[in-house]
Amino acid sequence: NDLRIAVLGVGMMGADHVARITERIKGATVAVVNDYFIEKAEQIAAGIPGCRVIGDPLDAIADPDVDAVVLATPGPTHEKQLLACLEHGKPVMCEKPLTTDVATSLEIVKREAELGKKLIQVGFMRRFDHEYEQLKTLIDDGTFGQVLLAHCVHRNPAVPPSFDSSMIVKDSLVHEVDVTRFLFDEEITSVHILRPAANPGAPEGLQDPQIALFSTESGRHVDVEVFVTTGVAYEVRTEIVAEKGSAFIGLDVGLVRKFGTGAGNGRSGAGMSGGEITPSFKERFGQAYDVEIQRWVNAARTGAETGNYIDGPGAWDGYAAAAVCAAGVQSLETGERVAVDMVDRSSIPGAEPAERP
Ligand code: ISE
Repeated sequence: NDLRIAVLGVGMMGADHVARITERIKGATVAVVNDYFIEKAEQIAAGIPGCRVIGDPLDAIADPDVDAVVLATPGPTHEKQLLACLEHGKPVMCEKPLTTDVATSLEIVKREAELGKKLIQVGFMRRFDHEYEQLKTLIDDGTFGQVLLAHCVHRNPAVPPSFDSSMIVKDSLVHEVDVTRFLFDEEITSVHILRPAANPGAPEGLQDPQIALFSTESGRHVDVEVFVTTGVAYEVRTEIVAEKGSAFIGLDVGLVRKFGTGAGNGRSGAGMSGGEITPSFKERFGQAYDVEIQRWVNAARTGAETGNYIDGPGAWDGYAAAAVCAAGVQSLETGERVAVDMVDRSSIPGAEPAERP
């Protein structure tokens, strides 16, 4: 039987997931949609045979004809909605953030651990991107010997007007936090955010770009340039530097064109060479989102046999990201390096990593 999914929140990300589940994902249907703006939910449901709108997100989670939930609602609503998913034993794919602060994220980790089931997956989609998977394999199979450093670039052409400097940490840099933990398989222990001269084209008061420096449990370092008002395109690059070499992803090397700049009339002008860069994360990580949701659906359908309903980053990863970002925001404010304050995973029985289905 198809997994009957309720998608809560059909803004950009939720609507993208509805389209992907309806058009490309096997073994799942969108049975219910919900949004704070009911007309938006109605408009989306109208395009899907058999899909209903439920006006209250908690009713949608509790509905007996809903097997699993995709949470693409605003962060401040996640805590309540995740607790409801746990209470009803429903697998949930939660877009970041897990919750908006460290204490409530830890609470969620503990509640799930008490249930003895892995029900919560967190939407760190880069782990499913083909290039990141390749990088991870190269690191894990020992091709490079010991990995020492990573250099990252995270650029967006623009962000919504509501974006403030701390959101650059919690909404954008959070992906490099997860990438670091994923690639290096260890926790980040401190964060230092540097504040270079701000882009004159950025909104007044926005500290953009930022340079973040992470150090990890084993003493490895990661630097990240995060720059969200470039006006250019969507660029995400990661380079790892290791004992026996280095590897680089995110070069956007598709079709490369060479063309003139238009001298004409027999006169030669300067030439240009270049390919295309994706305009936003929807295109850059489209393949990753497809793999992420398909693997989550497969895990959710077979979870009852194993107690593991996820195949990817879980509640602990959401909590760890929140803890690192909280240190990041503090560093942004003080200019100092800030130690990450996190509990020991082994202090929470049942919070160990999930066995992959
Ligand atoms: C957005 O929320 C994302 O998750 C994107 O991946 C990131 O590049 C962007 O900066 C965020 O605002």
